[in-house]
Amino acid sequence: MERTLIMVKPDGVQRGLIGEIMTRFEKKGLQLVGAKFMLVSEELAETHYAEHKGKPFYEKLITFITGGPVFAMIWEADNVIALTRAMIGKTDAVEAAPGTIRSDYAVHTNLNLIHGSDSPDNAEREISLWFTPEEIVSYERTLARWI
Ligand code: RTP
Ligand code: MG
Repeated sequence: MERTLIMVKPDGVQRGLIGEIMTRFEKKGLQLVGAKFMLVSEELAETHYAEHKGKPFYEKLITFITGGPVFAMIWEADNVIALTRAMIGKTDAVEAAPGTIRSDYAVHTNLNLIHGSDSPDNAEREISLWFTPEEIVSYERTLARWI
């Protein structure tokens, strides 16, 4: 069973899309094991996006992600990283496939509503960065065998 870090970014929170985004993942059959509404510190933003340090959009990205509350979640399922990346769509809303979250709701690359871990290594790194072990809740779902 795989886990991934998903975050509704400040633009998604401001636009009232937390519920819509959670609904998509719930209906897909993914299991929620962690969630919190929070402000992102400069330090967390810089560690989270360390791989982008030095790129032309980096400063703007840090300002954006620390600029308002976000809703961070951990979702669990087989292949959940690939599944959620597919549901989120490409970074640039113009290139995102119809039916994806970014295609359906976003217009700009830098206001693209949602983050999802892109590899097992990054998922593990991001989950331990955003959540303490006590904030992650494992539980049995009786319906899980039907998904
Ligand atoms: P994310 O990490 O947020 O899930 O997005 P991603 O994998 O689709 O894209 P990534 O390449 O990791 O970039 C991280 C975020 O930086 C902003 N960005 N702006 N050319 C640009 O202006 C540009 N490129 C990337 C986006 O907010 C992107 O989600
Ligand atoms: Mg990324």
